[in-house]
Amino acid sequence: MICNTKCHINGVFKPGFPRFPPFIFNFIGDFLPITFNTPKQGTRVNVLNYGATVEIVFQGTTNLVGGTDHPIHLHGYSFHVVGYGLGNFNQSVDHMNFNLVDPPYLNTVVVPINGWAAIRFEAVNPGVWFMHCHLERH
Ligand SMILES: [Cu+2]
Repeated sequence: MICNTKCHINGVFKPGFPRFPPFIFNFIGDFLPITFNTPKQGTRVNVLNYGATVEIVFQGTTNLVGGTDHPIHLHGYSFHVVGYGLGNFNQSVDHMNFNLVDPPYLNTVVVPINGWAAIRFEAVNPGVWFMHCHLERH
């Protein structure tokens, strides 16, 4: 469960980081809205309940943010990489192929250009943890 409306620290961050992309399009297609190449500045976060199981799917794109693979790193946790693939993530199909038996346990996952990667972790390390691409320019 994610607490985005009642949990916050005034002046430090705001709740309400989007749980889903605000605009769905063909992420691996040729048409990508150019306005998405300009990142927004902000302090929005997802506040997690202690013990929550969190699943995050990272979707790569054809040419947004340099059009490359992105090594995404999460501070404060290691996580299980339960799936990855090429194309747009399909929630109803790709979940069925997740590796829930012996997924790699890492703290950085490479999100392929034109592909996706899915991670899961249990929110048992309280704190404000930064998640970012390990390519410095990103
Ligand atoms: Cu990147």
